[in-house]
Amino acid sequence: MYSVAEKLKQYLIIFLFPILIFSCAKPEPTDLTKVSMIPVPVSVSATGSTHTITNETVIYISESNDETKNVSAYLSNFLHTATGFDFIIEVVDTEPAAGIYLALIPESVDKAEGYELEVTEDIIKLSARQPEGLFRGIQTLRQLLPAKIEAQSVQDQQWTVATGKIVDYPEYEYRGSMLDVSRHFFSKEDVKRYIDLIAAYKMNRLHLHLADDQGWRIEIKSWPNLTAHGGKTEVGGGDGGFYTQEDYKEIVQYAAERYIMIIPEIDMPGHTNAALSSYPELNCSGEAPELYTGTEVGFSTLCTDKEITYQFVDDVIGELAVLTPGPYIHIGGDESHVTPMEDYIPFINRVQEIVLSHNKRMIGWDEVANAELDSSSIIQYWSEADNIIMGLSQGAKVIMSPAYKAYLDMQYDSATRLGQNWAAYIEVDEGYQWDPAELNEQIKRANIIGVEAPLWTETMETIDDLEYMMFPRIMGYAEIGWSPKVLRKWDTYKARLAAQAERLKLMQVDYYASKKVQWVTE
Ligand code: TNX
Repeated sequence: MYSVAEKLKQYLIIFLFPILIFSCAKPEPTDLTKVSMIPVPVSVSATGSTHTITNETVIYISESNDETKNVSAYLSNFLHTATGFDFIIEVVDTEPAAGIYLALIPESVDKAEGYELEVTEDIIKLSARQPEGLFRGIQTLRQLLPAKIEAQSVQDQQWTVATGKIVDYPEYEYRGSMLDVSRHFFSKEDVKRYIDLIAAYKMNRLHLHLADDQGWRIEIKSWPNLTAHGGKTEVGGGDGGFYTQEDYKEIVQYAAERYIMIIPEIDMPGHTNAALSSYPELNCSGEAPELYTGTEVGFSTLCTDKEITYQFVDDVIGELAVLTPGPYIHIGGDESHVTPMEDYIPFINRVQEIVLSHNKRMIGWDEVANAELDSSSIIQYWSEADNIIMGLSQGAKVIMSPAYKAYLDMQYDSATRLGQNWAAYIEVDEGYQWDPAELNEQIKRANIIGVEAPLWTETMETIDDLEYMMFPRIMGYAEIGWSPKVLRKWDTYKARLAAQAERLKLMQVDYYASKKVQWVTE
């Protein structure tokens, strides 16, 4: 005869043990709160189960218009590459019982770009008020899937997602990066890759630095020599290059499909050697300088008291405004060391009028706050807090790009082979651990529209060079812009970042493997 206790023991061994072993061996993550996401979402709750995307999964959309078609096609193309599945996209009137459902609904999160992602065993429901919310939510779904979803070829893998619910929206409206295509020229394809890389972390602005001493990179039909001559070289004497207006429209469109606004910058009155070399009449001397291929700054200026200069600015901004669906034109204004302040101020005032006359808002680097700013103008903090404070007193809003924290061309440490260090060395933790609203007590949260990480390219020639300086810091800047401050802690970020190693590798991102992070590699 067996005692009750012994019977129970036997029962445990026979029935429960295999269940335990089986569940321990189950590889997929089932706790949504444990999945590493960057930027960290506002709220995540788990229901402890798993959803699997299969070859049968249908992508449903709640209505059919250009934007839902674009977003669903983006998702289906993205998922297709690594899964090999051919997704059917179907429009439905009511919520389906299974599949992936992209729903534009007015009851969803009441915040621009906000979204709600609810995953059950049967359905992945992504809802938002606006299509950009759906697009941002798709970037989250990307990170919920196994890392192999980032592979460029079909993978043998169970495509599981942990169940639960995410409600998410951005802290700042402006979350971006700047790419300097003047010091070295980068092709249209490189710029598209840059757009894809920042889109993955929910950035929504790409500022293109289109003209500087070393090269003019955007075709201006009324002043053709700007590119014919001024686009011919770059730092180090390479071939340079430029975007035709058709190329540029293609970039703007590509970005728009990813809900990224392009902000064009023509730097002036300094940083203009390429223009001055292309048109002698823009120089006070009437003589054109040689093209410049070095890396000095602050030696060039448009002639601020010649009328032709304003004709030139009006023509350039006029053509650029037509190519720019967004509200902003960036006019630079930095480091005009050879423009006396008494000339600089009226110049910026007049250029601001020109920008406004083309129905755009002016953005300028912090020095423009010396001029009389329109209340619609925006100043970009890179160097002098005093300039920003001067601008705030005029009612301007600020984009935060403090060089010592947010410049992607600053070296990680003294061993970094690319970049500069005039503002700081910025290790991955230094780049992450700051708050835009706490850098200076006079620059408050309400004054700040967002954060931008600029990448100046004096020392960068290839897309791999760009990626090495961007990654992983760009992910941190994306999180500073998107995630609430209370959720931004280096210790937890570091672990989430470490978990991105395999994804970055599969995305073929040439990142800096900082020793501050214990990268999780297979
Ligand atoms: C300063 S930031 C500049 C750029 C340089 C950069 C290099 C700013 C508004 N001006 O012209 O490329 O430093 O780090």
